[in-house]
Amino acid sequence: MSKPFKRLLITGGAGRLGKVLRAHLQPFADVIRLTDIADLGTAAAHEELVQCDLGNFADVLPLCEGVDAILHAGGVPLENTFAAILNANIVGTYNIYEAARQHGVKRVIYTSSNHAIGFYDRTETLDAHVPHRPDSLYGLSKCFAEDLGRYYWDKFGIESVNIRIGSSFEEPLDRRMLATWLSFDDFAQLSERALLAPRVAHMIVYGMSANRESLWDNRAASSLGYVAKDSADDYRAKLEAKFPPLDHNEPAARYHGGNFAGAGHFEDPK
Ligand code: 15L
Repeated sequence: MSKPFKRLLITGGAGRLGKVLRAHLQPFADVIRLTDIADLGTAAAHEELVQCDLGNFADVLPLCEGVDAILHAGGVPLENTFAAILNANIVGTYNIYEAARQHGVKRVIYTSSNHAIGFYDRTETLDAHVPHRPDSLYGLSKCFAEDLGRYYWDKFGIESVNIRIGSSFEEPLDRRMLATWLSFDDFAQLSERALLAPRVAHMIVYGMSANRESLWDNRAASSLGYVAKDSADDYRAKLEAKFPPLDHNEPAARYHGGNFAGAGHFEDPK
């Protein structure tokens, strides 16, 4: 049976979520092209591996040639120096969209983050339409990327699904993740839905599993046909035994972005 895509590009292919996509997307494309600044290991028969810095347009332009859609998971995954975030997340994401435009790529699925709205208080349930409220330079770079996607949709008709990921790990690691956890399988399913939905225009969805505690109204993801299968509640007893209850006066517990909101400026002396 023929596959829906000839070639998909995954950026950040050596990272935590890039590896999930690498393992999951093979049934959807004849060729998976993977890129990362880090080593990507050995290519499988259906893979093309390109090691490069997303901040360098001359390297990024050929990456997008012959590609049907891009899963953009590359970049700095945490708070860092402004220089590092500027190169990998801001310039890097611009380079991906601009290379996509020059090569006629029609859709980008982007791993955005809850840190784009991390300074909202946890007493507020947020939907996909709330104004940005970043909690870090990293979060600010996610806001930039979401807006860049909107610009490339409005001006050039390139579709985007921005997945504002909560906390995507093998299992939830602390009490905050009882609300923010996204299992790897649910992340893969949501990415697949975003890729295969007939029309997405420019969308923001939350990347969360079916957790009983929830900070986000995720109707936008449901409209793509996403139905989360996993829940952080399966780990609740373990986490509650290990960690004391969250104190809402602490920034780490008060804000959607947790510790990112509570942390000082990354470049200040520690
Ligand atoms: C993120 O955006 C990070 O990439 C991830 O490592 C976690 O820190 C996550 O947010 C989170 O908020 O738990």
